Amino acid sequence: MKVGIIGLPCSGKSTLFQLLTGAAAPAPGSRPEARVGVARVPDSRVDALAELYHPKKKTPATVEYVDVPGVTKGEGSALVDLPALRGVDAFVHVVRAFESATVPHPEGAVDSLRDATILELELILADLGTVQRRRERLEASIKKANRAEDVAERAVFLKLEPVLEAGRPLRQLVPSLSEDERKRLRSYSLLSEKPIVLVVNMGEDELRDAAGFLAGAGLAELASAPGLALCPVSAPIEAEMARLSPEDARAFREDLHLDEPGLDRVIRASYALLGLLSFLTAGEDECRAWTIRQGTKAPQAAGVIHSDIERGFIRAEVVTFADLVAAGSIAACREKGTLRLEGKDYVVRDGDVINFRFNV
Ligand SMILES: Nc1nc2c(ncn2[C@@H]2O[C@H](COP(=O)(O)OP(=O)(O)OP(=O)(O)O)[C@@H](O)[C@H]2O)c(=O)[nH]1
Ligand SMILES: [Mg+2]
Repeated sequence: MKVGIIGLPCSGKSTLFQLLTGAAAPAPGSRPEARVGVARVPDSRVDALAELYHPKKKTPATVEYVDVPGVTKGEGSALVDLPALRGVDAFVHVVRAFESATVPHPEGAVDSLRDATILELELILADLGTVQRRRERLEASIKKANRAEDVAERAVFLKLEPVLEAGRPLRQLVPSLSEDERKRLRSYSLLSEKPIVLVVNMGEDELRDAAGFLAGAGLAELASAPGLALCPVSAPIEAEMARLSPEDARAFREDLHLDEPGLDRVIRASYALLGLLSFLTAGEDECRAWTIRQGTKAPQAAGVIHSDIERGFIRAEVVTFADLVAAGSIAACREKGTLRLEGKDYVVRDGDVINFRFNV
């Protein structure tokens, strides 16, 4: 999974990117440019499997994050065709809610609902430009050759335009499109079509009553629309916690009434929004979590590990994580009857521990 981090200037995007991926801050005064980094998906199940197997390697699932320069009001089209954003599955939109005398706000004052709305409109306007340009080209080509493929594509674009013109993101249209239309849509890098996690970067006071702040600022209502999720964090507090020992960090979090690290929440929110889940593989070489979409069948899940395993798929030996840990070993699961043999139509579930049988 790949997620682009976007937002107005100085909202805390790069700070969040560095915290998520462990990347170093760029040298002061260096030219702003896109950066790509990898975050590990926190998963205590991988640790529990490692206790059983003592593997040489323990590998969590990962999410790739892309940090891009801030979008200035009126300049949303800068995000179109940005090579680093090609192929992202979702956006994290960092909305500033923190006050600071030293960090200037591009709009003069902090107003997170206004900022969230400004950026959304930038995405919509950028898409409107893309869609109009593409449709004009299609019209010209239809006049010349009248190919059925172009006509079908124009039909989709004719559905997109009025939505964008009404100031609505394409995200809201997606649920009503057919599978074929969605596929066509996906081949263009349209911005307002992507799901968004609104990461609200707040100060310590706001974070103490995050739910109250989000409701009061109107962000909770904004984020109740389809394809949006909301996630409060405080970048400086996360940075401070990253420096503490795990015990001290836990005590700090309890003091702030936070049940898990803010960064874990950001990663989990992206997972949930995209309908992703993890299945696991366990052995003496490696215990590992793998990411798939909900509804993925066993052979395609195998394909995430290696295309040969998908191609030569015979069956999957499946046990739930809970059953494996309770029994202590695959052999014990086999005896108890909790190890299942599943075929090519099996839909993989979150927390399945799988051994694929294949032949190539
Ligand atoms: N007080 C306070 N300062 C913050 C917070 N988050 C980020 N900052 C500071 O704000 C400044 C800008 O942060 P960045 O993470 O570089 O912001 P950005 O969104 O990447 O900025 P651009 O890439 O220029 O658009 C830095 O000096 C940060 O230390 C926060 O939650 N509270
Ligand atoms: Mg930045």
